[in-house]
Order: sequence, then structure tokens, then C-alpha cells
Amino acid sequence: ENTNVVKTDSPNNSGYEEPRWVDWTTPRLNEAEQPPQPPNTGACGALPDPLPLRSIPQLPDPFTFLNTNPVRTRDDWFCRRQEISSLFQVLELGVIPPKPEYVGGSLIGTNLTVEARQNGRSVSFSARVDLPSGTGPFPAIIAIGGSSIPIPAGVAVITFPNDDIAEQVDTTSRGKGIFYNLYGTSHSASALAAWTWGVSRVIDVLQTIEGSRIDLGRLAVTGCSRNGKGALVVGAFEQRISLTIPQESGTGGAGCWRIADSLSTLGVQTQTARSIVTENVWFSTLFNNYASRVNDLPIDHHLLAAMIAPRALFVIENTQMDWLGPRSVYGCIRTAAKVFQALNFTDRIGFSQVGGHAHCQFPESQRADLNAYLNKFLLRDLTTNTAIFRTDSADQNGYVENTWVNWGIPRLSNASVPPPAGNACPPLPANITPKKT
Ligand code: MCU
Repeated sequence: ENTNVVKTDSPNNSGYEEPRWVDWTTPRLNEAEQPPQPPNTGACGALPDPLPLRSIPQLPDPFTFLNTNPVRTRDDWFCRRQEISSLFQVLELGVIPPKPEYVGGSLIGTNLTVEARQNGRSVSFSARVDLPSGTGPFPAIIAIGGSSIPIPAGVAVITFPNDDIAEQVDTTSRGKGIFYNLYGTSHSASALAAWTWGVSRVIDVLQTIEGSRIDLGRLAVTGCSRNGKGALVVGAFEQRISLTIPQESGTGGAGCWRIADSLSTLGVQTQTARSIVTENVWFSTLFNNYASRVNDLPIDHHLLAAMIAPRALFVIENTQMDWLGPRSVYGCIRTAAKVFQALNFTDRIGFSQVGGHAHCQFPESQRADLNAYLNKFLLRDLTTNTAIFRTDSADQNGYVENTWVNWGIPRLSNASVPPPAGNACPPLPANITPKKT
């Protein structure tokens, strides 16, 4: 029954003129829909020095800390996530620096300017903001180097100039771009790490702009192929992003190094860690040490994807191209889904893998899957079914789970997940003197 009744028999609403009495707008309150926030982790997740490495032929267990302690609660998971984050930075991506001393900027028309200063150096860059018409606030998709997915009405697009932040022409791009002008050409950050830093600064600036018409509680990130690898890393590390949509990111993105290596051994023309480090600067020079022995890594990309939990992840892939490693991305994301399952958020990880189209040409047949994620996590239609995990490969790309997963899924207890510190109601001060300002 419809109980949404506000009526009067006065033809002019009793002469009530709302703008005279109400000069504020109604926010869309969404607290109940927010995923639990990571607790303040402090020193938790700190890495031992030296870092012990051992050969792990299967995909490493998300639910066991390096020191072999088990992950038993949701809080434990956030601590393990911290450990995983550090491992990725130390072994693969290079360090993603924290917010610099100064970040500022402006939004004029479609031009968002970001300025960052650190240790007496200053850099700036621009991102393009395309808003729908209307007053908003609108959800927004941050497109790494541009978007190759259909954007629904009512969603803003922020085009992030990743090639300006860190170049990706070939291996001669190492240390080139705005990020390295600030932090130095020999900084360990790879291109993917530098882009992540840059996207975080875009969000920092948007947070300072009142009336930007962008709802910072509803941000997504996307990118295709090499930029899809970037989108996945951005979503993994930047927790202000609610929905991560890597498209055809393949090896080095949604694919797992170990499964890609095994495909290559079987003669499938798949990109591997060994080859990726000779092609471009997406990974840190630190990773060169491991590219030919990925089994020695305590991480693989199922853990990168799992860092997004319990925020939402929707992976778009293509069975058409061996280079992307269809079996690898399928198995890798299916394994990442086990973390979402343990946290009891199975509707926040989706996978759609469809061939029959060229690389980064989004096919109509994936639109419903994509829209389900956009509807639920950006447009807030909470009734949408996002339990989507599909491939058009008749044999699931030949993926055999027990080759890769030799651990079980714990039921993580709901142990306290405290709200972020800033949300606590401050106590009233003892003496309050009302004063007109
Ligand atoms: C799938 O993304 C990459 C791939 O990893 C590279 O090996 C190839 O050179 O470029 C692809 C891409 O970015 O295509 C646009």
C-alpha cells in the first residue's frame, strides 16, 4: 500500500512558498548501504624484515598471515589486507606515497586542476570532468585514460590523464611523468602505482570543492587493457572508490601470474610476468627480481582483487584473446570471490567474460551485467541482482580449481567493525554560550 501521502484541499497549498522557508537540499542518506570500514589498523600488517619467501605453487591463501596466524574475524581480514597492500608495494608495484604536504585545486567548467607540493617541489595536472545536466549531486566514474564502457545517463565522467602522471610508451618511460617530477626519477613507484597516487589526489581536490555536483560517496573507476590494470590497482588501494571496473586487463590486472605462467608452459600465447617486465613500466623495477619465479611471491592478483572487498568489483573480460589469459583471469577472480564470500558480501564481486568482439570494444551482450553493477553501486537501486559470474567458455576456460586452491574459506566472525573515527558524535562542551554570528 502506498503510504506516501501529503495532501491538502487548498488549491494553492495554503499559500505556502517553500523557497521562503527552506534554503537547504535533501541529501540522499546512505549510511546503511555503506560497507563496513576498515578499523584503524595502526601497526597491524607490518612486514617482517627480512621478508621470508618460499615457493608456493598454488594461489597463496588469503586467510593466513605471513606469520602463519589464521584470519578469523573481519577485523583480521582488514589487518591481512594491510599486509597484502604492503607486500604488493614492496614486491611488485613500488611504494604509493601518502597524501603530499599540500594538495589543492579548482574545478572551472570541465577543468579540474590538481596541484601537489612536497619537499619544496610543486607539480600540477588537469583532469576533465563531464557532468550530466541537472543539479546532482551525481555519481562519477573515474576513467583511466578514457572510458570504453557505455556510461548511463545521470553519471559523471572524470577523465584521468594517466599518461601525463606516469608515461607508458615502453621501458624507456621509466621515471617519466608528473609523479616523478615531484618524487624523483628513481622513485620505486611503477606507472600503476603513480596513477593510483594521482587518482587519490583528484579525489582529495574534489573533497575541497563545495558544490562540485559530484557525490564522493558514489565513485567508480574504470579503464581498459593496460589502463584496466591501472583501474584494478586504483580500486584496490583507494578506499574512497565504491566500485572498480577493470575491462580486459588480462595478465598484470585481473589475471594471476601463476596461472598465466602455466598457460604459457602449455603453449598458449598468454602474457606472463616474464614478458610484461620487458614490455613496459607498469610494474616496479623491484618486480624484475620475481618475474621469472612468480611461485616465490607470497602474493598473486587474486589478492589484489580481494583488497577491494567489501567494496564492489565488476571484472569485464574477453575470451577472444589468448594474450589476456582467459583461464587465468577466470580462475583468479573466482578465487578472489572467496574473500567476498568469507566477508558475506558475495553480491559485490562480479565477472563477465564474453568473446566475439575486438579488444576494448564493449559488446552489447555484456551491457546488462555492467548495468546491474552501475545500478546498484552508483545509482543505488539496491534491489538489483549483482550475483553475476559468467563466461561464454563452455568448459570454464579449462580451469580446474583444485590445481590452484588448496585452502578453505573460513566463516569470518562479525567481530566489531567500528565506524570510521570521524563519524562518532562529539560530546557537547560543558559550557555553551549562544551567540549570534
Ligand atoms: C591487455 O593490455 C595490454 C597488454 O598487457 C599489452 O601486452 C599490450 O601491449 O597492450 C594491451 C593494451 O593495453 O591494449 C590497448
